[in-house]
Amino acid sequence: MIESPICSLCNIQYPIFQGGMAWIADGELAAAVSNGGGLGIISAMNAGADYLKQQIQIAKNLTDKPFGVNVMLMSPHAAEVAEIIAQERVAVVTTGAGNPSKYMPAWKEAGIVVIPVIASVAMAKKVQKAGADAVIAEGQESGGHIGELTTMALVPQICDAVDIPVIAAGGIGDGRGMAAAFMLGACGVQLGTRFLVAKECNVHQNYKNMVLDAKDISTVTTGRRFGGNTCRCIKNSFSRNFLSLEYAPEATAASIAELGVGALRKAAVEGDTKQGCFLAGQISGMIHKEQPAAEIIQELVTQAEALLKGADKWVK
Ligand code: TUI
Repeated sequence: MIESPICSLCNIQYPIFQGGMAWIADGELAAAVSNGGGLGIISAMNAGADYLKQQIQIAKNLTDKPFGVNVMLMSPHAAEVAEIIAQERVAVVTTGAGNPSKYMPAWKEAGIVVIPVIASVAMAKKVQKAGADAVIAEGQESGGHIGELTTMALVPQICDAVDIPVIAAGGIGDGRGMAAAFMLGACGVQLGTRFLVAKECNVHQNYKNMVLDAKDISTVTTGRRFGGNTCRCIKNSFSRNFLSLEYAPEATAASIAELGVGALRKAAVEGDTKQGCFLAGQISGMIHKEQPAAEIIQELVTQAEALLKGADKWVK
């Protein structure tokens, strides 16, 4: 039985979070993951207060277990969404793509567990100082907006730098990754891509198929040249076009800034395999079937437990 401080902190059975994927992680997916014993997370993405309120209600109707909300800090609606989270007294808030410190006093005041996603030691220290209850250390194997370090290099450095619990994310697709994360010092894991193919995930079937058909080298990163907005996505005509414009000699940060606008919606809602941007992690090549969220969680836990129990086979 895998148990860690994350279970008591978040009042969940297993220390497994579902990533708050923009345009993908809705109230229905979050409830399914929470009902399976993990922590489901609704993405507030780029939407306003009404969308979030509606998804929170959907999740509350489907589960009596705790669930979380992810705030994408680059969203123009981040401030109003932050307020809704406090009002609704959501159990857990995770944040991404920025420094959440200014919202943290209000969340702590409302009794919410605050767990920022970070990709560097400096940001981990900042959020710990601002009162974070734990951090999610996300390596660049993840899908979507990513930092510079791999999970293997990032997680132990974050564990050394802070005193609060660390959850590992990026490149974790099964119980092997989960066991490895614990060996690196993490006491929980977050998975996005694996839950994207959950039966209860409402993303367009073409998106699931892009992940199911992916192989090891099917993802690329866009936005690296000018820094600040690197994204990992599946190779297709959108990403090829983006990269050719990004690396054209005449390109500037401003000229490519608007290239991705609307492309995530095109992928997740319309299933547009040509013009859509299919954010997904490097473990896409390991995923071969759609499964109920609860089954994904059971597989992870069973495999990780067996590996961790058997780890002494390496020690004579
Ligand atoms: O946030 C993510 N992944 C995401 S957000 C997203 S939606 C989006 N849409 C359009 C453009 C950009 C994003 C898709 N995927 N993961 C968590 C994460 N946070 N990864 C890295 C970070 C991060 C980066 C910088 C956290 C803090 C940070 O601080 C920078 C600073 O100094 O303020």
